[in-house]
Amino acid sequence: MHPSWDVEELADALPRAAAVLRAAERVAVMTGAGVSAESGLATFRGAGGLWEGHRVEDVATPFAFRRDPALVWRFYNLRRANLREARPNPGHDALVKLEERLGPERFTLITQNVDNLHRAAGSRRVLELHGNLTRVRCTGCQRVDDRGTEALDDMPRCSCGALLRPDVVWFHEMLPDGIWEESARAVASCNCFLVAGTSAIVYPAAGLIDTARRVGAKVIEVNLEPTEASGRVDVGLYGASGQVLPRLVELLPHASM
Ligand code: BJW
Ligand code: ZN
Repeated sequence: MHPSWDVEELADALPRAAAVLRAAERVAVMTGAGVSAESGLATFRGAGGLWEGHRVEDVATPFAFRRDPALVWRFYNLRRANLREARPNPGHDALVKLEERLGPERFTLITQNVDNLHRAAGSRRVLELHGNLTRVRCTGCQRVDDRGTEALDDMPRCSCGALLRPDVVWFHEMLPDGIWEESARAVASCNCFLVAGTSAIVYPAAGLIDTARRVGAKVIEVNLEPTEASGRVDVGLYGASGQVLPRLVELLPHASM
């Protein structure tokens, strides 16, 4: 792509997106792995998306865990270790500002990420659709504990003796009780749905884009490149979220709208 064309496109699209946000009474935001890429965390798909030759679809399933729990735990322990160095980036910070400007009644942040970076940045209410990397859950007694980023064994066990698993949502599993319903409600009652850093191929999260469209909300996409969702969005902002989100939020009035 010709770089000047690229810049022009973003420069045209940014004020249009800001106008959509300004006009919205309620805003919902959904983030994906791309928002944490500039914090040094790998995304799932695309360049660098493989882990030791495994696709995420092959390690993030209950079948994979039953077949080879030590392999799956090595994958998660490595990612938990990477969290130690990871800090929120300007994209996370911009979403904190957006929440502050709109207030909790008018703003909902939904994330597919399991990395805690929105909270670390200062976002107050975060709906985690796919769980959390620092938590573990016992496969026996179901007790949930936050173990931070401490190094865990390849076969970590609960005090009850059963094997622990990461408290995340794998393929073929249901999303956490209540969180999905609350997210779907927020999207069904928003006027603007901002979707950032997701390939939009994993359901039911990606289906929230259709929910937004069904209720007549405008959809804004922020991504390095067009995605599965791009044909269904009103404004596409193509660039790094750590740069695009701060520029977008800067275009909004500072006082409460
Ligand atoms: C940047 C950037 C920068 C980079 N700036 N942008 C057929 C149709 C419909 C559904 C299905 C189907 N077949 C199967 C299903 C269901 C399945 C599914 O969706 N599969 C698809 C692969 C088709 N879904 C499920 O199974 C879900 N559960 C479910 O449906 O329950 C009902 C049910 C119950 C019982 C039986 C059957 C059904 C659960 C899905 C759970 C997903 N879990 C994971 C792992 C979480 C734990 C962990 O972290 O390990 O969630 S998979 C992985 O994908 C993770 C992510 O949250 C999720 C989405 O990925 P994301 O965030 O979009 O990342 P990427 O890497 O894909 O994209 C990054 C993007 O960022 C790219 O676009 C880049 O361009 C961009 N980017 N740098 C801006 N700097
Ligand atoms: Zn237990």
